[in-house]
Amino acid sequence: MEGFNVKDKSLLENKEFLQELMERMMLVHTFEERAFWLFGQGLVHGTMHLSIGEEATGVGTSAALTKDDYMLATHRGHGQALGKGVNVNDMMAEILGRATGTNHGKGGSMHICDFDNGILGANGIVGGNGPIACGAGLSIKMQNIPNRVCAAFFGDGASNEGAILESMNLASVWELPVLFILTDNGYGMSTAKAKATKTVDFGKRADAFGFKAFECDGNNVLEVYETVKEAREYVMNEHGPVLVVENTYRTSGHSKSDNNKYRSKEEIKYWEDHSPIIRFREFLVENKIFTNEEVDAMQATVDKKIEDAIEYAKAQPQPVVADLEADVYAE
Ligand SMILES: Cc1ncc(C[n+]2csc(CCOP(=O)(O)OP(=O)(O)O)c2C)c(N)n1
Ligand SMILES: [Mg+2]
Repeated sequence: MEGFNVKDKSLLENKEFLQELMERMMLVHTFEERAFWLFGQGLVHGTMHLSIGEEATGVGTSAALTKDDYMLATHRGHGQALGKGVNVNDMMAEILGRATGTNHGKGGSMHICDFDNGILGANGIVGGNGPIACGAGLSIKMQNIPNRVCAAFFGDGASNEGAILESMNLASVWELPVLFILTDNGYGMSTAKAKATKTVDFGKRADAFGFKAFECDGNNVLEVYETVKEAREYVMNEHGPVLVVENTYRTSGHSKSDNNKYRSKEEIKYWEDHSPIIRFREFLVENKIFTNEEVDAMQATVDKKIEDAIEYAKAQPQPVVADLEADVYAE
């Protein structure tokens, strides 16, 4: 099993923080397993994209951001939103389309929004986060807001979208405080990255636009955290954007249905065995920071939180037709 090369050794003394990282990754994983189960029961409208296998990216990234930093999530954004601190009951209510959900039941899985926690929204348009991140970055800059950045997630598939490439250029020209967070999970739907991209060394993209790239093992939550922290400091000091490449793997299917014909069972099994949660558990236990029993207790706490959230969400009211046009800004 790969080791954890932690730069800031004081992190290892901070048990509260390490527990928070573990419980949050478990929260993402369990939330998704149960949300998918609800989907199977016919209780969820629309579609759903799970990030099982990628838990360290959403959680590790947001652990390095402040509450006020902006974050833009993708269609695979449950872990990104939960990582940034959205209330789990409100998010479950949104998944079930209830009036008290984060988007009053009008958004669902792909549009979780929570301005109080800096979550400007998730986006079903692949690559759509780039231009929005430029807008958010420009607003921070024009208002001279100190110590705030905007982090925009996008995938390896989205990296070839014109909107992303144009946004990287614009953010660089205008020196905007934007972190472009590329979660490279190896595939865009059923297309392996090498079939869609000539050079899969994505960090090199930043060279073309004149800014710095950071890269990390996206299945190592502490490495993700330390890398994004360093990248964020760089943005604050250098006054311009950065690219952060997080190398990970999606063990869940692309969407609600996926017969996995584009990859082997062995490949999926390898990554299931090297999942961020399994690796972090081994790290914590091997280094005698927590016992296996203590980690099991964390999972039990999370299980209860999720079951409570389901019960809460199911008891929430459905939206009413009279509110159809509320919160709709375009005419
Ligand atoms: C502009 C646009 N084109 C195509 C789609 C259909 N689509 C949804 S997810 C997806 C794959 C995106 O791959 P990637 O960016 O790697 O993200 P991942 O799904 O791997 O997290 C595609 C093509 C879309 N939603 N938006
Ligand atoms: Mg991908």
